[in-house]
Amino acid sequence: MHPTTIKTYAERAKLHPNPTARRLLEIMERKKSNLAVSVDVTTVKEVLDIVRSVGTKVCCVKTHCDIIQDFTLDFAKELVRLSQQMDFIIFEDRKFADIGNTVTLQYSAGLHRISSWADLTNAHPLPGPGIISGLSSVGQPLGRGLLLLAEMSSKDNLATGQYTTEAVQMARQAGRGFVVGFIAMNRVDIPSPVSKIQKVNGMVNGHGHGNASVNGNGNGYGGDKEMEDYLILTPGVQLSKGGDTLGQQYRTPHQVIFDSGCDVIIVGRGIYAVKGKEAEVAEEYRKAAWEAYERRLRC
Ligand code: 5BU
Repeated sequence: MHPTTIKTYAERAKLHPNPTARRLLEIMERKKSNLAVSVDVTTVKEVLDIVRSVGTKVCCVKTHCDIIQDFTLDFAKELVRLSQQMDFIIFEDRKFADIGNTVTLQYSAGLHRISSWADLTNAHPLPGPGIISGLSSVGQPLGRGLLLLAEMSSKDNLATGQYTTEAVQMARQAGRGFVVGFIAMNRVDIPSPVSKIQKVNGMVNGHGHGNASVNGNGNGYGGDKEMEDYLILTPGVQLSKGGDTLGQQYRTPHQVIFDSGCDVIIVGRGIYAVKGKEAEVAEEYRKAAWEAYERRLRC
């Protein structure tokens, strides 16, 4: 059993150093929801209609702001207002993938000014740690959070094996202030052998300091308070297994939360494509994912 999966979301919220991760975990507990809705529609009206109908069921609303044809910062302001009123966080699924200097600008400037309204965003680790440094220079002072794409849900994607392992290492090297977790299909943050040794002996590298850092920056495991805690958000979820015609692969809420130990399911078409019944269907997903979490805790 992974050490993180036996704790409640509330327990994890208390210890988390990042304000966005803390708020997300608190919302999850308060609303009994580990469901994120992905609102992949192309007008402001459609996005807001869906958010208004399912906002009370979800802990997180995920956007793709570059597909919204009439995007304005007023729309973003309204989304932020709804996030406060209906109690969810906003996750812009931007998947940054460039050098540090460019992503800094893509995150803070342009038409979308993502950092001004999105609590959470994500990035490919592909360009190396500079992408985290660039994004954190903008996001960390604002209390934002970043997820690294350690795995993907699409068929035959290249984010596997060593790439996934190195994504997790990159997050650990970056420290705990800004990188709050991963987009992944599994609990990819398996404790490293060094961390296990440290937990048993209370020392690293033979120096005998109980709270010493694994990576030299004070961000390794060092006693329970210092225990790392990554959020795993997982797309590719529907109520039954399957896929679409373009390589998307679906698993069920139970498979994702119970079998794989992930934290949050991300559901797009499973909710917003069921026109007129979005709230009812969202409730089904919320219930299924929450029951899977409660069962996992009882194991
Ligand atoms: P769907 O309609 O539930 O298939 O939408 C899934 C959403 O999650 C969609 O916005 C994708 O861009 C997003 N996604 C994904 O499906 N798979 C991934 O690996 C990543 C993001 Br990363």
